[in-house]
Amino acid sequence: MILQIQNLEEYQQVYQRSVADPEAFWAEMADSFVWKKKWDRVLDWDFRTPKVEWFSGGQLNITENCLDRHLESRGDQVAILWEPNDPEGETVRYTYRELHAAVCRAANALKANGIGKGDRVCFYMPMVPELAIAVLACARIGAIHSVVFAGFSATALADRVKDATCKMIICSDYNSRGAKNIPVKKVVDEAMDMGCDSVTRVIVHRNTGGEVAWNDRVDRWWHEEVDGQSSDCPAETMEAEDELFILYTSGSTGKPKGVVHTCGGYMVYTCFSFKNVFQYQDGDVYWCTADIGWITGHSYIVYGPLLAGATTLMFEGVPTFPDAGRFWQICEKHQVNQFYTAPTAIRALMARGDEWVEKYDLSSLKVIGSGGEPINEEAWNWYNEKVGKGQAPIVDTWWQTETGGIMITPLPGITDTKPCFAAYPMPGIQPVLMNADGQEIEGNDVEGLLCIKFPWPSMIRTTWGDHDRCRNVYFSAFADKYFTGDGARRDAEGRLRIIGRVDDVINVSGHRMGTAEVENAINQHGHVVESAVVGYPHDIKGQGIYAYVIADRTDAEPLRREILEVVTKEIGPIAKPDKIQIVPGLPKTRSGKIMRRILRKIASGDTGNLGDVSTLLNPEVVEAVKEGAV
Ligand code: 7RM
Repeated sequence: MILQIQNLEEYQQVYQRSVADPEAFWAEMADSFVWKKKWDRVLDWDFRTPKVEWFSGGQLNITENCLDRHLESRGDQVAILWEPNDPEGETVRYTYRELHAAVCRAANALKANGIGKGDRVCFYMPMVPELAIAVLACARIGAIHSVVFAGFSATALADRVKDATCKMIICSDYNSRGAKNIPVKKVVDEAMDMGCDSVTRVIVHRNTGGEVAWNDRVDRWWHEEVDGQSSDCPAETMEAEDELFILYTSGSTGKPKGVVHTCGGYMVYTCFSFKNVFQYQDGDVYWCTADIGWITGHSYIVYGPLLAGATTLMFEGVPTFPDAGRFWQICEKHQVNQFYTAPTAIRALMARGDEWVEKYDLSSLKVIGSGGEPINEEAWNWYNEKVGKGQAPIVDTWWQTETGGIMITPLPGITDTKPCFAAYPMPGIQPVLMNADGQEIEGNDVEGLLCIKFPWPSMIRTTWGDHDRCRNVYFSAFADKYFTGDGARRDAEGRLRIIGRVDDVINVSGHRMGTAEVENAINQHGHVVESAVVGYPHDIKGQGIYAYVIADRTDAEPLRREILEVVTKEIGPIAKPDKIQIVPGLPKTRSGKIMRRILRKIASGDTGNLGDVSTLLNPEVVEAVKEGAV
């Protein structure tokens, strides 16, 4: 089994070793997996290209390591524990043996439908076990999965399907979420009508059993394709650097980019980080509340836990259905030992009052995690006292879609914790703070731009179809460094605190959103002339979306409603602005650039000191924008 750090001294020692000789360290970590052929070289890299290759020459299949490897030692242990949206519904359990068989059947069905190594398969599905099964089935046969969060619109789905020229879409009929039954297949049908010509098959999993429209040429039922298949499917031989998956994420430009992760390094790092960050022990029940549509679900619901032979709980529903006690009811019911969620959920549940969490026995919890966005001190304290009872340490985990795994975090019971601090780098991770002139800021009690100066196994390899973009976005701001887009502080004792994005990316309820992306959507409205979107502090969501809109119509109310509709259609409900202000103009520099700094201040209600506006092209609009703030 992979190294599990036991105490502070060992962490310090392992960290030193991992930095002094990264290749030796990661070779040792990689040695605990099943390889069909051992690697020739541990690492080749050049951040200028960028080129990053881990374990090249090595051959493996990640599903052999997630499934086959465990059959003898833990075949009858529960691998996936699925809790339905309806609390009265039945819990579903897949043992490692059953999961292995289910993945093989699905893999054979994919093959029978023309999918092979290197083909892209898009997923648009709710949190049902079949999602995890089919994702693993792709990996089994070497197909590349591209999971799209089922809250995205048909337009957003079609964009992603087309960008990766996916051959297949796997979806559900409907999604039961809270009190709602949301049509899923219907959205796929709409996306298909938007020119997804590469798609030759749509596999539909019958979930709630509602009516769906059917296209005989492409549509097939999951059960008809999968149920009769053999439960034996040899695992395709993959090169360590073959693509495992694409996951789209938002950046500062309008178009989301397809972050590419590869088989070998991703396997080693997600397993290593899972075992250490959550200190998972045999027999524990681990629960991450994320959706598999995001990187957190990929790395810490599916791959990390299964690689480590864990029991991973998967929840279909939402934190507030049927009431605000649902998370804690599930923790009690399944005696959850490690619980991992997002600050947004913590804040939303905190706002509903302590009685919900006090109703349940949470004494099984050993580690509680937070991640995806900055956690404020009040939420950290509440989580610590009410959920962790001052006993279960909080791991505030900083990482990104691009990093593949958790990068900066306390290790529970091993390193200290401090509210709002992700604190310490994982072994093998070398964070640095940079100033705008490209110099490293050394010493403690300093603030700067967060970069990583050495490769780690699960880092981004490219952005799908556009390697230049990968270089420009991540590797050109600072020579020989990966730039995260985040600012960070190092305190007097050397702990890191992530402050947040320094680019035009906002974090709304833990969802990453490009302001340009939302602007593009708003601009699709025929009566919008121009728009500017900024984030502002929001009590529950962390950041809210504030849109300034210039329109050629004056009926503000209907216009607002229509803009919300357009954004929902272009991106999805998660991108709907919380506030829309119709403005006569936008403050611009003489070169025509929107002064976002001023707009951010007005949006956050901080209008006292807007700084010098006299050099603007149109200083007079500032007053008008200030007065009309919503
Ligand atoms: C895992 C995930 C990444 C961005 C990242 C940060 C922010 C994530 C934390 C955090 C403060 C944290 N991937 N972020 N974790 N900020 N503290 N513990 O969320 O690609 O969707 O987002 O999220 O700004 O750059 S992501």
